[in-house]
Amino acid sequence: MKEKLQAIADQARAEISAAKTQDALKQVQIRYLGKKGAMTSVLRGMGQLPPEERPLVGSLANKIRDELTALFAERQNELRQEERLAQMAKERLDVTLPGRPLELGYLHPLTQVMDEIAEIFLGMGFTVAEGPEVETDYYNFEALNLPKDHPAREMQDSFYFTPDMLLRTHTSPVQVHTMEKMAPQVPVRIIAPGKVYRRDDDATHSPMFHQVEGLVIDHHISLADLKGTLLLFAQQMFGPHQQVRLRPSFFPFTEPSAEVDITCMVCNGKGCRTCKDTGWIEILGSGMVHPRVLEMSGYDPEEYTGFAFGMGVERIAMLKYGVDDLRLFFLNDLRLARQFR
Ligand code: 2U9
Repeated sequence: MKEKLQAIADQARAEISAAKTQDALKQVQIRYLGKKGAMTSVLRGMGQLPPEERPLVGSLANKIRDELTALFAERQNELRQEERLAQMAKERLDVTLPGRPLELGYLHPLTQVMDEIAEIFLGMGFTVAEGPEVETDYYNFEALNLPKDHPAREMQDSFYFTPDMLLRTHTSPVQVHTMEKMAPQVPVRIIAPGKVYRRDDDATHSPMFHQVEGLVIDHHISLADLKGTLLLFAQQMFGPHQQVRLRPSFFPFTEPSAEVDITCMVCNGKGCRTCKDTGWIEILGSGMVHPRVLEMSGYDPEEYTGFAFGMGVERIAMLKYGVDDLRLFFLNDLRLARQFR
């Protein structure tokens, strides 16, 4: 019986080292050490042995079982490692390749331009004021000297929720709210950046666009303060060689009113297609705050004066970056946005 066990052990050792796969090894293990395996069936014959021989055979069987168990584990590890290497060779995994870079987020070009505009005015002592995009007729029109049947309302045809509530057509209501809160304190020195809405839609007009407006109220504010402030803005936004030119205009909320031109950034003032050979480009509107507007929001026009201005962010961005269709900003096409990272 001892010989039988030794023979089984020899056979098992040979088959363990010959097994080529983990599956094949598992089969060998079942055949030798399993419930119906070779070892078990030999040991079933123990009953026929003389009692004094049984302990010896028993301990030999245990020794062999322990040895085989260890051999299986060892071979199992070898095969697992071999199979892993074979798999890696097949996949041609190059662990030295650099990782795929994660794309970092970035701000929309209009947000960047709006931030840049705000930054310039912050540097001049302005603070940023914000307000709701849904406004009442009073804050959007009435308080800005645009009474109900005023023809200038047509320039800003809007989106109405009710006869009294609409999407703001400019950020001016923000300045009105600020004046109401601050009056009669001075100085007022704020910019109001944000989204505005008008019933307009073509290559240079979008139903939603962005404005930055500004308002200054103090003692002795004059047109010279307005021109100096906007000159500084133009030079920081478009370059130190910039000049500004004011042209008479009309807005119901300012008197006098002026369109503001700056040196054409395409031809440097020499005259080209962009500036229609004038050398000047219009970038914003402005004026001295109308006395009635000051008065309605709590500032005595005999004591205080102020200036105001407004610009379209899309227009500034188009001029600064040479974009010829404003709708490009709203297509959500990353090929545009990526150029402004
Ligand atoms: C208050 C008083 C006065 C804001 C002003 C303009 C001139 C102006 C346009 C520029 C291009 C609008 O986006 S645009 O179409 N804006 O020309 N805006 S003065 O005047 C104010 C605002 C608030 C209380």
